[in-house]
Amino acid sequence: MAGIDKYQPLPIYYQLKEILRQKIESGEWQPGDLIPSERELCNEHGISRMTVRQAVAELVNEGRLRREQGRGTFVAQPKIEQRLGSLTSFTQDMTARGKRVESQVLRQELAMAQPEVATALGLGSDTQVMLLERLRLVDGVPLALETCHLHFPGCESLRQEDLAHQSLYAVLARKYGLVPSRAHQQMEATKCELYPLRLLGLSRGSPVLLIRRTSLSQDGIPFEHTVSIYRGDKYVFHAELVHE
Ligand code: 16G
Repeated sequence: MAGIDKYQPLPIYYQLKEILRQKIESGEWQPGDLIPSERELCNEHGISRMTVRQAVAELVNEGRLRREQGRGTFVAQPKIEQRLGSLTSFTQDMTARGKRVESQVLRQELAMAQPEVATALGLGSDTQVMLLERLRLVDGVPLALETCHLHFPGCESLRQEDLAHQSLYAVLARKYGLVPSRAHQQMEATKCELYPLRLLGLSRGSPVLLIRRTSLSQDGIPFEHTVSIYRGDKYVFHAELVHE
């Protein structure tokens, strides 16, 4: 798109958004670059401040731009592209990309299985499961909030493990010989309450993805049901499809 054309049927804010998006995609603007101020964009394109604000706000929401209080708006780092179809752990995914993983453990205790968990794990509703709630940080930035429910013989001893600095899947394999061999996963866009948004450093109304995973052991027994909230501005999911 060359410039803004006021006679086009496309809304002006949308035309500006496409112009800015192209600057990012073409590499003219690099991750970390400070973009021109609202005033500069108004002058350059001969449009109102409100229109500029709308275009920039949408790109911030999509994770293309990042606002810093008092400093301006910057080009964001590209999103993490996550393949669908391979059964890996958070730590495995991130360390393969050369990133540092740590977790803030919010809950690590035995708890009654809620109905969704009991159904997923094939348990009676009065069964206790090991509940592990972790905020997952990558290079110090919170990316996901995971609430994991585990049920297998000896799962209560997970209370003693340091799961802030260790991979859960690595501990399960090493200590219990438990390796997820298959999983069902569901993903949906959702509105999120304030508590998870705050933990993830997001503002009200930010897009998030809700992911549910039920993992089965080598014997085909479900042992993990995890509900995760992933930041919509940081992730893009990728699947290879074959014709049927
Ligand atoms: C992934 C899994 C989660 C699992 C966790 C273990 C999804 C949506 N979820 O985040 O079910 O509990 O890995 O991570 O992929 P860890 O081994 O790094 O602790």
